[in-house]
Amino acid sequence: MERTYVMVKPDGVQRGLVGEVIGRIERRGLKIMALRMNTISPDSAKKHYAEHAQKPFFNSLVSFITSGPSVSMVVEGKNAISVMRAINGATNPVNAATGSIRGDLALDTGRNIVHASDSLESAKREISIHFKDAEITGYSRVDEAWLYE
Ligand code: IDP
Ligand code: MG
Repeated sequence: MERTYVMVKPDGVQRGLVGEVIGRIERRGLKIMALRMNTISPDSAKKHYAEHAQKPFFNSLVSFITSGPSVSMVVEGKNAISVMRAINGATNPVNAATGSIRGDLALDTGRNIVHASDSLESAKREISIHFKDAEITGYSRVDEAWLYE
């Protein structure tokens, strides 16, 4: 089982899409292991997006992501990292497949509703930025016997 870090960004919260995003994650069979709404600190935002520190959009990205409440999750399941990236769709919503969150619900790269870690290494790093170990639950879902062979 893999774990990944998922965020409903401030635009998703403001547009009332928290339930829509969580519903898609749950219906796919992925399991929510931790969940919190908060306004991310500038320090955490800069750490989270450290790989983009030299990009021209870095400052606006950090100010956007810290501009209001967002929803952070740890999501677990078989191939959770790649499955979650596919649920979100391509970074630029213009290129995101219909059926994905960005392909169905967004128009602009800078307002693309969701984040999900892009690798095992990123997932570990991002989960540790946003959650303490004690905040991450461990439980079985009753449908697991029917989700997995
Ligand atoms: P990802 O969210 O699909 O992993 P990344 O390339 O890691 O995409 O970029 C992180 C976030 O930065 C994107 O989700 C988007 O919100 C923002 N971003 C990426 N590229 C641009 C850009 O060219 N202009 C404005 N914002 C961008
Ligand atoms: Mg990324």
